[in-house]
Amino acid sequence: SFHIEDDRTGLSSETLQRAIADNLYYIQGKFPEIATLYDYYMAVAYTVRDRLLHRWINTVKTYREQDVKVVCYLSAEYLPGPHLENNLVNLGIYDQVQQAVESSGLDLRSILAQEEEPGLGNGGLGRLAACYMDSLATLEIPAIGYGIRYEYGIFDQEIREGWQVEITDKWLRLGNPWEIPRPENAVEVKFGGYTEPYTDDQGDYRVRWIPHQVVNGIPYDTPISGYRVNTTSTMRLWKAEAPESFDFQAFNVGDYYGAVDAKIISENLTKVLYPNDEPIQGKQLRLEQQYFFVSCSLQNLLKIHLLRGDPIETFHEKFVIQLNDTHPAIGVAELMRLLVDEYLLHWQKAWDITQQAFAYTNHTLLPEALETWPLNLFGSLLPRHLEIIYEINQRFLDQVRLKYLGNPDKLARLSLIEEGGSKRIRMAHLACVGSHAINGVAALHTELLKEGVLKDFYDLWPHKFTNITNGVTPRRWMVLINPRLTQLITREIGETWITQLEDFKRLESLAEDPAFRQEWRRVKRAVKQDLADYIQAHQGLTLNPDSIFDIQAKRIHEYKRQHLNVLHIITLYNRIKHNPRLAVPPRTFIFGGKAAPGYQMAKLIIKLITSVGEVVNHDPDICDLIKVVFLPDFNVTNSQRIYPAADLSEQISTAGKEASGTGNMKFSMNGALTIGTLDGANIEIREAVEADNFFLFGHTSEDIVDLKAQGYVPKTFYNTNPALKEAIDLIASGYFSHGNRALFQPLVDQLLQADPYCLLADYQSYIDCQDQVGQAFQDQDTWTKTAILNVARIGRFSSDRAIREYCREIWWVNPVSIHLEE
Ligand code: 26Y
Repeated sequence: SFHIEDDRTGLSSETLQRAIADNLYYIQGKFPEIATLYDYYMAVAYTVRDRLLHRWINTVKTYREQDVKVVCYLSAEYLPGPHLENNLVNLGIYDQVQQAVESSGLDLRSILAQEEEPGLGNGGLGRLAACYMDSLATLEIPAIGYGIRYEYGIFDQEIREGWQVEITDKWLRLGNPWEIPRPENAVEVKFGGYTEPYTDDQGDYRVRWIPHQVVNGIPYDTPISGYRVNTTSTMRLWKAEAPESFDFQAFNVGDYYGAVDAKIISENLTKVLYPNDEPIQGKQLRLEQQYFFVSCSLQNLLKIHLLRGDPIETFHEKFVIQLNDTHPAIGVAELMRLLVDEYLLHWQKAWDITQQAFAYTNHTLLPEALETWPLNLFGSLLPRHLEIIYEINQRFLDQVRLKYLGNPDKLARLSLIEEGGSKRIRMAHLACVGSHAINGVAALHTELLKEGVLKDFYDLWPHKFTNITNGVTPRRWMVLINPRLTQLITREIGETWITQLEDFKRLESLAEDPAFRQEWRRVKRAVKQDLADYIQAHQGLTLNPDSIFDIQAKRIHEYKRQHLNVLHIITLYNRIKHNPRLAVPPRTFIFGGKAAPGYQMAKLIIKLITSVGEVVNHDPDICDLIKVVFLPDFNVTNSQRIYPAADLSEQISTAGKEASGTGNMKFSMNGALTIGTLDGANIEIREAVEADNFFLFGHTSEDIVDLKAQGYVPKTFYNTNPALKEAIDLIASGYFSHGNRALFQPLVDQLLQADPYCLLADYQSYIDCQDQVGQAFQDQDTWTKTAILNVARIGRFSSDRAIREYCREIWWVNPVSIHLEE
């Protein structure tokens, strides 16, 4: 029968071509002769969004009409990466769109490259939220991701004279085709002021909060598609605006400039992402951001609940709220406030609902990285929440007191309030007390939480603790970024692995097939060539695609030990300088990562990497055997070129410091071998791929604790290890800094005097292990076999597995499939 496709839903390349031309004209207001490539990107993006919209609307409609339980992911950060290509993959229309675009004389890759990624996060935690949104949609789990629509995301990084320079990320400058603003759903958020008691009509004691300021939250919705399913979830990000009525009329009559000032203050709230991944001491704006988005989100949830016709008392049966670290932990007090003050529930009922609704994921072990807020600051910004937290704390400590009679230390340690010099609110404690489940993000991390920072809570409520090891989505981190390997694998084992990554197991036997290994090597070589071409084009550096691509890409942090990697580079350099005929397997060291703008040591580590590169890359004695590259602006887009090209993945954090890591999974999934410590998810990756297929080095987390207990003296290692001494001395001598001995002095001093991350203690083990890597790479056939086994056994690290575990163990939610209405 003859069928005409709708221009907004049709998937044939002819219809798509027509739809793109139509959107170019009617959305961008352009005709081909004057359209820029960016105009075409917008036209294609709107064309794809059109195809998502009926799926999205039907998803929302289904959840609204049916009695389904919804996962609400609260995260101050999201790093979804570019949307367009991901949506093409998920909808299964990559080829059709490519054909449509080519028929118009354009190239899809260059159109995709136009997209500005939403850099609404710092690193692992924000990217994890994005992987989880992808898996939730793909597994058809009803979900909403709530967050902040920062006007400026994580800064763009440039490298000038070897130093990091931060550039404002104006990601919204040219418009964002993926979001739909919904100003009609604005909510009000109160700040400051005071509270007063009153007696209600029933004669009950109540509290009223009279704020000093009100800010409006405007939701902006972005569709998150699932892979080859109709489910399309919502990522709802809140933007702060000044409410016209409040500032312009009620409070600032006649004070036009004052009113504009108030508007600026309100709109500053969601202006910029804090580019730190460790807490910045008591920054008020950061607390304002946290409370703002959490209050907007919880008000929104309660509204949805009541709109569905459900009584307030069943809220926790219809929603489960996951706290992505403590950043949204103020939600515990806010939900209590909403239920008690606004919906007039009794405290105990409200508390039952709250505890059953919330669950908390911890992402850090460093005690100094746990969020606390000075009580004064907290109380002046959120006076009602301070009272609520006191009440929660009092009831909690009353309960604890029964159990720990005559143990005031225990009570002080558990309290939501840190006493001493200046009092502070402990957000992790609030999250623990207010949640029914607490999880770490890798097995070791969860164990260390139970015996370390959260020990007292574990002793109290062991049943609340679970481990959910992180995972990453194979759609973006394999299908999208590595089409060559995807095709090779799919040709051999079919495509079920895309949603059931454990099916990679079927690759195991192929590791023994020489012809398959040869094809695998061809693919890896081609992918490395792609990265080499990119680096040639952007940095003018020529790389040898047959060298070991040895890559460390992640935030720059002392605990992640990029400088240990540098010590290895210098050690190799010294060896070649001493013995120019030495047979050293050629290596290309690639680094990527941003340093927090105020983290001087991290910025100095970047300068060290680039400075060592300057010397090593141009020293004729080295004969191009070693190259050092620092790839600027490590973000999702750039990371997508990096992961597929790695031979060796550097996961070398001090044991006990990296909660999980997720880059480790992305590298391994793309056929890199790992050199790593027994830290975070490395341990589980090693168990999965088996010890022989993993380059292990370094002290264990227990060793590190012992080492420090015995009084760790880094100088001892320096004095007794000539190669180590030579490497450090070379840095100190000014060799890499044009004779400037002062430049790297802080770094050298830190290593020799304190070395809190035990680089010197792990140095020799790392060097020995790297020597094994070098040897192993000479035998390409065995190396390839090992790489195939790594991929075959990495299935467990899919975010689909992680999300299934959250569903079963914490959320108690089930899939709901979405049917499209004709
Ligand atoms: C308090 C604020 C400044 C802050 C902002 C961001 C604090 C922390 C962060 C981000 C933390 C983060 O990214 N943590 C990482 O989470 C990953 C996902 O679980 C882990 O894999 C990784 O080990 C951990 O460092």
